[in-house]
Amino acid sequence: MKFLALASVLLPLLVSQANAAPSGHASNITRHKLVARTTPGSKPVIIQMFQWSYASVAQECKEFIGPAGYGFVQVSPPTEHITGSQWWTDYQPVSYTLTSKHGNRDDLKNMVDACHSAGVKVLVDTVWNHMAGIDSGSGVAGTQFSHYNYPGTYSSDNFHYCGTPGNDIQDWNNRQQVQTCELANLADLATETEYVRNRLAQYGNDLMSLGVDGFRLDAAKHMTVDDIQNIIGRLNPKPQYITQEVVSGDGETIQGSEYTGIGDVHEFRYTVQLKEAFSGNGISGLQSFNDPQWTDSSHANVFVANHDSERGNAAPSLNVNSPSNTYITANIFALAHPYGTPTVLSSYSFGSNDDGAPNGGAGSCSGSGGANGWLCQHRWTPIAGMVQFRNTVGSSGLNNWVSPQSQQIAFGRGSAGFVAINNADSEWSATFQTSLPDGTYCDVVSGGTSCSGTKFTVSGGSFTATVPARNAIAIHVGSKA
Ligand code: LM2
Ligand code: CA
Repeated sequence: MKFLALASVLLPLLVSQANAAPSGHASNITRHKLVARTTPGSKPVIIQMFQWSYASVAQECKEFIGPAGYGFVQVSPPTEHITGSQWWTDYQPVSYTLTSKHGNRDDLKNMVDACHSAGVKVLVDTVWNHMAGIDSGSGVAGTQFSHYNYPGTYSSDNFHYCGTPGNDIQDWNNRQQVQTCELANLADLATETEYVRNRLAQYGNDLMSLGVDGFRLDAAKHMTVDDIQNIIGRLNPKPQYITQEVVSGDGETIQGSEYTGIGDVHEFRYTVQLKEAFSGNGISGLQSFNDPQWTDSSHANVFVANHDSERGNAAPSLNVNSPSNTYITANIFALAHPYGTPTVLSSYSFGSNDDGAPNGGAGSCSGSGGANGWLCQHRWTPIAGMVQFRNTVGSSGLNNWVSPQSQQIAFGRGSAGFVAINNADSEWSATFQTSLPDGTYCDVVSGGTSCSGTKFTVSGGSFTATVPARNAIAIHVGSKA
């Protein structure tokens, strides 16, 4: 229930302060250059293979993810965790033995090798802030633990006891509480101490030794920038990419922009804004994202939904059940627009928020869709088509923006691509100005990467198209007929 309390604190912050006056403090942050980011433009799209077993990710890298042009897979946490059927047992580590419900050390290594062979880099979700939330139990690799004692890894002097009742975070505007008290009762590691920093770096280096390319840092907001930087500083080789979970609302004490010296930061305000825009507010305001409190484009990691938001946690978002095709049109937008580095979630159907993965965690897909309870968003025709669009347009700037009404937008990406998104309930017929070279192009929304959909002919810098209601069209120089 404490995590729910967290959500109930954050949701109002994110929503009600969306229009608050910017306080303009974000520019004075010292930026330390620790991590080389990926070059935007090569293959920037991350696919979050939520709860997929490592063996199934290995297979999918070869079969689809690599050929489709995704740059990265992000996989669920690899360490020993508490037992239980819920997906979130992953977020309660009990040792750094690389045995989890997703596979063992060999499975992880095989996945890294298989994905690399397919041209895909591997990001591992890692939990550095805390250990278990429950009082005691046994882990999936046999570790017997209690809340503040993990034999062979940590003992009671390696944790924070922040002094609030239950050591729980009570005041979400108090930086010290957020970073040293317990999030959802999860035993909070003393990340400012030598022993803990060294132990976490040892864990990070173990993953690096298997060839892992980077990390998602879970609960990054609950650790200080100094603590994370210190630990990253001990890694060799350095991760190529880091994305940090920092949930910030405008005006909140801890801002994602503080963490950009380490790497990228999840920008949940984008997630919220896409939901609001596509659910009724209108999409005409999505041309640029330059609120000074938001993470700047070159450090923002953005998504329509992640595993938390699709369950109503962390931030309100669209999800697979959102009406009027908005989950898809929003994903098309996120892959088309230059703001941030995009992550696409690939997840499964669930009845209850706690439901663990279907099929024992063995992910599977069929054609351009899911199988056995898995959704396989990464295979969906418009999403796979837009990954190719994103790779092709690279860092080309946004141009030729038009928005005849609040639910219709179209824009180019330099002379490399053009997209039109119609979130209205009736079709949109128009002649679009574009910088694309003359020629006939395949729409990657209806036809994906196979040119099986609609075609448009650009002549003299314009083309005529009918954008279906609640849908989109997208063409790029790599999709010429
Ligand atoms: C995250 N980022 O900061 C993850 O993205 C999010 O999925 C994690 O929560 C959270 N932080 C902690 O790592 C999930 C899940 C929670 C779950 C925790 C720990 O959303 O519901 O909390 O993992 O497994 C569960 C219970 C909660 C209980 C807690 C501790 O739902 O009621 O709190 O375990 O036993 C008393
Ligand atoms: Ca902490």
